[in-house]
Amino acid sequence: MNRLLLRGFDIRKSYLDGTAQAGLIEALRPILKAAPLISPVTSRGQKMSVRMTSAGEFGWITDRAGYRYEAQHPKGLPWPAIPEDVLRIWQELTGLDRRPDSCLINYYGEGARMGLHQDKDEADFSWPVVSVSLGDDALFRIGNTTRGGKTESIWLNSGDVVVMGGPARLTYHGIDRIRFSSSRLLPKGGRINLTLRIVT
Ligand code: MD6
Ligand code: FE
Repeated sequence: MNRLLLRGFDIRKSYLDGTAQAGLIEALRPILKAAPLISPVTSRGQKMSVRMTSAGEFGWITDRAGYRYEAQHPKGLPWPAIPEDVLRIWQELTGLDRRPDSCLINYYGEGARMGLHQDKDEADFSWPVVSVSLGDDALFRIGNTTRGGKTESIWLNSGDVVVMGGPARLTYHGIDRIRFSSSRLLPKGGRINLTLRIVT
């Protein structure tokens, strides 16, 4: 494992070995079955290229009504529990007594990307956000705490974990593109990003 600090983002390269990565994919399988990926639209009606679902007490949703956390999948079922292996990563890296109450599951297929954004739908920005990369490589761009200005990018690979907290908690960030099929972790290719947050 090696550790890199980029604009306050604590990036743990190769934090998870191949066995741990495969274990997480197995743990996600029943979650994706119970709470299928959604193709979200923004409040402006733009379809997002990333597909999403969640685990935990709250799931992050966007539709014509805007961005928010909801206690249920749009199908009307509670979100599945966050897997223990995922909670362990949070605990190891943050050392916090409190557990995340939301695990957003983002799936990037070929051509998917995520524009620069802030994570700001949570009640208290003093809690960090932890993000886990699985599958294909992704170009992660980090900007500033206000829109615009110079940015820096880094490739995230399967098994990398990023902690965004402290002064970086409201820094703009996004995924420019993935290298589709660069990893063999997911049989059909693509990338999964897990984002752990304390929402309430
Ligand atoms: C992604 N990640 O890696 C998108 N948010 O696919 C995020 O939006 C993110 O990596 C908050 C903290 C870390 C992240
Ligand atoms: Fe984010």
